[in-house]
Amino acid sequence: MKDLIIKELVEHKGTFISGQEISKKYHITRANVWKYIHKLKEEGYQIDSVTNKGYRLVSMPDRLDMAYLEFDEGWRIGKEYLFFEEIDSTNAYAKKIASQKPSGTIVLAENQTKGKGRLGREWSSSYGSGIWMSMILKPDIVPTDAVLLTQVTAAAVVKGLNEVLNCDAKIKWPNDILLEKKKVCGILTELSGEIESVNYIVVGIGINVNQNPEDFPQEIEDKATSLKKFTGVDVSRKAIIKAILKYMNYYYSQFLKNHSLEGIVEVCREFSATLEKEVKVIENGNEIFGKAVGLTDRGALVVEDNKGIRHEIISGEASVRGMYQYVD
Ligand code: BTX
Repeated sequence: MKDLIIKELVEHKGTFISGQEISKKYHITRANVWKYIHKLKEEGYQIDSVTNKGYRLVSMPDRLDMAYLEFDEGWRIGKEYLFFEEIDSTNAYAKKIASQKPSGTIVLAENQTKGKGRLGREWSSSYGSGIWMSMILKPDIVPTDAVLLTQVTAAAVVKGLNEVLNCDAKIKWPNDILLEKKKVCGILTELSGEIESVNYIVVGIGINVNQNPEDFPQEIEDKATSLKKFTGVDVSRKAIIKAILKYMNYYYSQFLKNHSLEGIVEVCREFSATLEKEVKVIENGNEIFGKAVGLTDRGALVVEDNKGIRHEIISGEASVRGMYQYVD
């Protein structure tokens, strides 16, 4: 019932809805409506109550359980929304349920006890301070195109962050988003498929939002940053999710229509932290030192090594001189 009342308040955002209307619609007494409103206020919802007018929602707490109420109805991604207070990993859970859920389902958690990075690495995901989110996608593409979705997502994340915070976030190829040269977000794309076809792809996005520098584990404190570190004040996670999903829905539709990164790779180039920089890339265990001279239309990084030989790297690890991790 509480959720239904929140929904009513959100639908009447900016205007009043009377207690009588709610009581009639949901067959509960007006006293009960009042009790629910009182409870919501205790949970951090700001609600105006005015005699003869009713209730008007002023603001909601930055909890993620009801974030979907602010999504656009037409969005493919975000149509179904699963929320957990705590989970091992939203990516692991999304993979478990992917075959029974429609494409576009989102899994979100306040806390991850076993957040995953790439290649078995850990992703630090403390309670309530970040966005730990996975998207289940079922595009009709060949498995080798799945890597392109990391670029689609990276483009959506930088555009979303820069729109809300005007913060000059950049993409460190292929799957990190940096703010002031430190890692604020990581993207993990996982695939289940046959040789020719994709069953599903799970794209996980981890964003540090309201951590203070001392909240990060010691091993990452010099390379991780948060949106709050940049703004100096708490940032609304809901606003960030909404902006990223707006761009994600747009770019994903483009990607399905064109079966390519047309209109997206340009964003990856414009906001690249890697291009024109000295880099060290590890591909299939081999280290390549050189300059990042381009990003192909398929999102591969072109590195010109010290002998002038060009390498096209489809997926791998890249570190950029002058940014964290590049210690050589
Ligand atoms: P990655 O392998 O590129 O980055 C992992 C590395 O980043 C770690 O080894 C560590 O050095 C550093 N690191 C760990 N936690 C953080 C953090 N919070 N901020 C900055 N740096 C950190 C990147 O992998 C992909 C991460 C995806 C995370 C999302 S969260 C939702 C979804 N569920 C899940 O389990 N993973 C994804």
